[in-house]
Amino acid sequence: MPAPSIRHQLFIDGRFVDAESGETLATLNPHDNTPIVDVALAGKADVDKAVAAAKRAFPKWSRMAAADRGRILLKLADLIEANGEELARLESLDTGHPIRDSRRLDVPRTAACFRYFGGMADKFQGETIPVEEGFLNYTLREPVGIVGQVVPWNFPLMFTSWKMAPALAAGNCIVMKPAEITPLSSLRIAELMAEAGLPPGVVNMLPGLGSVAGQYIAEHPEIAKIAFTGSTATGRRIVQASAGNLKKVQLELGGKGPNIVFEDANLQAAVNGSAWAIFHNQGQACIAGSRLMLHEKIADAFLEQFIPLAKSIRLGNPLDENTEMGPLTSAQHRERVLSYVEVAQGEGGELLAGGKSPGGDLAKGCYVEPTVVRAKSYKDRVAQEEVFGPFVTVLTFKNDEEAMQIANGTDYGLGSGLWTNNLQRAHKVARDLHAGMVWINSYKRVNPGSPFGGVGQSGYGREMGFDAMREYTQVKSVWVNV
Ligand code: TAP
Repeated sequence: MPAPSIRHQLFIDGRFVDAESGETLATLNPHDNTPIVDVALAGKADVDKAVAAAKRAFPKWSRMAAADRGRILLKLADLIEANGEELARLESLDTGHPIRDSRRLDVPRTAACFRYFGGMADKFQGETIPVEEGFLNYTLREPVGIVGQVVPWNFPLMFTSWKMAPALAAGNCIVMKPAEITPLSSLRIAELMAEAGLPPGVVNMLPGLGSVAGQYIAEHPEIAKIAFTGSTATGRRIVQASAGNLKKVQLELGGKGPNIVFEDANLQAAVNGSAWAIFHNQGQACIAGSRLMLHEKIADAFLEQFIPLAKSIRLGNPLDENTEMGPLTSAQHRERVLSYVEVAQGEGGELLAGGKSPGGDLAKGCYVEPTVVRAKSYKDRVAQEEVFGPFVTVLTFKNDEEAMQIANGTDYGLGSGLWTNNLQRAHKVARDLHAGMVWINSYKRVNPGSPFGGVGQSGYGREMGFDAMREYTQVKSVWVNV
């Protein structure tokens, strides 16, 4: 039986309610595929109800003093910290994140993001513009209106804050759909929002199927903007569906992050950083360093350290404090990740580590061993397609020119990293990488103040920082005849 505190209904207009259809779907524990709780599944009628509630809430919420909106977000951040252990356990149970990561990263980052945008609410402002004599011109930054937000299952807790915090700080109302397989932490956040004083209707949380609730949010004529995180294929569908009412669209899509190790890098730091880049969260990260690009002079020395490190990662129950890597989030996804081992071998690639599910106690869960493959060419599928698991593709290069050709040789452009002690090379490569984010002698750093997003097939728009506030507002120019 689920713990009584696990919320499993839709959150509409400040209340937990069943879906109109009465439909539910069991969310599973990926450690052993046992059901955690049956969760209500939103349909079109529920989306309509949520939009109506958001419409009712919008006039008051959008005109509330920005500092008061901010205060609610600050209180929410405090509540997230106060309930941090419960949230961490819920996230680990539902997604498979190791509890040490949920405690150390997901929960504090979620609180930090709400706190950052709580502080931002009354600091994001318009401008006065010098125009012709006899006129005063100024701009207002107005909220967009009702915003649809659709997020995937890899970081459900953190994504509630990345998506909702700037939208709320700017005065928008929200209809959010978490992924159907990981709705639990988002529902708990909705409950904490009510406790923090968020008025009913400002945030509505609708677990449901992407093809039903997600698609309808994208199509809905009264939703002014859609912010989406997920696969590039679904991103395209969102763009098409949102054309009807010309929604503003923000897309955070897939990636195939190049992580480049030059011959002059600090090898130990690069080995450790590269393991973090790909294996954190079981590799289920859009910014994962999934293409490990090694200068041919140091490739062997690097792999001599990297492969034993990959093999030493402790897999186990995510609720065990000693676990370093948990299960993937679903059995279906585990099969997809493992299918890429065959793809690699079919292309003449070499399996250097992992490539299978562990046996024993973990056989019932969605586990995959840390997997390292060496590809023949950067044009191979394993070097081009997002695997989204603990699966890294090794490529080698001869010189900087070839490194750039390989690094920029995919349609994606999200996270990227490089390891070198040459300052000039570092900045030159950072400039030339086709990517939304570059980490130098590091990988996968995020902060609520630093813009996050991609280029090319990785999407458009930015989360975090002032850029996120621009995404969630529109400019009105006011002319005064003086
Ligand atoms: P998707 O299948 O695209 O699902 C993402 C979300 O979209 C889920 O909530 C899904 O609902 C929903 N959805 C599915 N079909 C839809 C439709 N026709 N209309 C509207 N919504 C729909 O992605 P995924 O496989 O779960 O997530 C992994 C992907 O997300 C990877 O490609 C990863 O790179 C990307 N990602 C990107 C970023 C950034 S910031 N760029 C961050 C994290 C992840 P259901 O799951 O309920 O079907």
